[in-house]
Amino acid sequence: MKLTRTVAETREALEAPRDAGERIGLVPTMGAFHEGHLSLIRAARAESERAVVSLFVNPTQFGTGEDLDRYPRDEARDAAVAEAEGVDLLFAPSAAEIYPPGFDTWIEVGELGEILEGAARPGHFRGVATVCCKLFEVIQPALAYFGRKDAQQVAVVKQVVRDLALPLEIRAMPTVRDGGGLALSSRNRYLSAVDREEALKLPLALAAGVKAYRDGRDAVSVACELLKGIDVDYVTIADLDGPTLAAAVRIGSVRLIDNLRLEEEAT
Ligand code: PAJ
Repeated sequence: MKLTRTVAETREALEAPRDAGERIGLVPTMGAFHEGHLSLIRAARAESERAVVSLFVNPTQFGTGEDLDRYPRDEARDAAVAEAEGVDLLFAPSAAEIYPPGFDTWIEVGELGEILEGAARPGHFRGVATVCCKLFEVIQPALAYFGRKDAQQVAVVKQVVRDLALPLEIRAMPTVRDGGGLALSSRNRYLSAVDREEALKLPLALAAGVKAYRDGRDAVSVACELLKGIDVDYVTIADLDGPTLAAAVRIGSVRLIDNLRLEEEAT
């Protein structure tokens, strides 16, 4: 596996495969790999000739007071995992490489970037959209893989690709969960044993909501009922790349998001 740090090195490393007509599959990440990330990497490996992973804790998508400083970082472990998964190239730039001095060009996402996570985290999707555009431009993938765990992010990225006519396809992959049903997230490590028990109510409430919806009942009120006693940020139905029951809750110091699509089997 090749490890690159700069835009120039990355472009150079990918020139020959691209010229040879190989399709590049990109998995953008912020590291701290878990099985959710690995499912995206495996999909990229299966579908594209070259699997590229980016590892960059993107400062512009964190608000002031959010967890940028304590975001888990372990590049050596992530690089070993990526290599074992057969990743061809890991792009792990510094913040100055992505945002050189004087950087001031932004991708602003409209209404979709302002609701739900965008309302709770102002500027979040501007940061996500900007870094994704830059990664797409540097790596020029034919396919880029995102997790439905972050359903609004998938919808935002698809909107950007559509609006700017970017020449790649976005693949949205199912949410990977642990044995209890909790969606894997690098932030789960901050949950105590007691917090984890509380957190398990989130997937249960969403599953009950989806079932209620399919029985012709109100998904949101059923889910809210099961989340009583928990600090709920939102529970709502939104069009996030398809009708979706989405929720955000706060347990201890951890903010958790999860969602289920209303019109498919629950994943
Ligand atoms: P990160 O949180 O590292 O997630 C990288 C990718 O893994 C995202 O597409 C996310 O949706 C996916 N993912 C996370 N948990 C998952 C799970 N349990 N099942 C399936 N997929 C999962 O999302 C980001 O980084 C950043 O916003 C990024 C897109 C890299 C831009 O900075």
